[in-house]
Amino acid sequence: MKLRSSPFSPFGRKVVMVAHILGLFDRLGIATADPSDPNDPLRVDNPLGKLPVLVLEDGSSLYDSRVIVDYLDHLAGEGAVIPTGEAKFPVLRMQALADGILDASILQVYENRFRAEDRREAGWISYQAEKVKRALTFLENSVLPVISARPDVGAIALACALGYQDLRFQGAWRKDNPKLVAWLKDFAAAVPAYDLTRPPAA
Ligand SMILES: N[C@@H](CCC(=O)N[C@@H](CS)C(=O)NCC(=O)O)C(=O)O
Repeated sequence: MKLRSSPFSPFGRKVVMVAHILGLFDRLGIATADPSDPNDPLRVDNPLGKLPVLVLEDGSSLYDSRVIVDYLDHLAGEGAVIPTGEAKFPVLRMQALADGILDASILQVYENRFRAEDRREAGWISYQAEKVKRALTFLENSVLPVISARPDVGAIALACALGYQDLRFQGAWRKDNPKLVAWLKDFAAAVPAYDLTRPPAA
């Protein structure tokens, strides 16, 4: 299997962490993809041109990160990072919230990356930033996912979302969210895959 991704992608990080945690990492070849390159095979494997994409042995591909995680969980025997039965839904909701933090964060990064400074829309950036702030405040006041050496995908996605705040927003989230800061520290200590998948210094 080949994973088209980028070491800076938080969604790719989620998939690679899951692969490590499930003992499947050695079965993944990782190919760096560039969504902005029209000749990158990423656009053939995923018409949306987004990463990560998992290319299977038969040449077919899976996307997005949630589908890939589900597939890896299936390979590991179901229920490994995505619980079965009723217990699945709060975990998937946590993943949706964490992925939503990432979507809103990435839109801010792209506004700065793709638009010249005088064409940036401050109202749009703050609209996205408020989503992130609201979600972090909600989490700070919630029961956070249980941490173990084999965490569920809700915990993994949350760790990736917080890690991305450190990577792209200079860790500004830390000041107002001490409970989340402590949670991430404990997560990193319990799950070696967190450090193994740290993005290179940008
Ligand atoms: N819902 C998707 C989001 C993936 C995503 O936004 N990936 C970013 C990189 S982190 C991307 O490919 N951006 C390029 C683009 O939007 O064209 C997932 O879970 O995989």
